[in-house]
Amino acid sequence: MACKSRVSDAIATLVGVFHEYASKDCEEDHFKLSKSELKELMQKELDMDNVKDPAKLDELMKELDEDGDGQVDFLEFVGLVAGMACVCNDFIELMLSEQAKSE
Ligand SMILES: [Ca+2]
Repeated sequence: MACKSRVSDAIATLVGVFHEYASKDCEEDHFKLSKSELKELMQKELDMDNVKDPAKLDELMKELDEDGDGQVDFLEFVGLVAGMACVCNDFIELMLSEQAKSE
């Protein structure tokens, strides 16, 4: 699927990355992230090395796994991404408002 806009590109990337990692474990559901797949995705695609700590990884898994099936489906993953986008947006808005004050 060829995308011609930045937001479409971002969505295609998000879906593609999720499925690339979700299909890694042969024994697990290919449409959901297992704990090890989640760990690898967080480290390689979000530069979050704190998931090396098993307790932190367990905590994240518990937080994301809303239906309690032990895996992270796409909707649960998107909740994480949306939360991170909101934090990023808050930071940008803060920076812009600080910049406006100093002008
Ligand atoms: Ca789940």
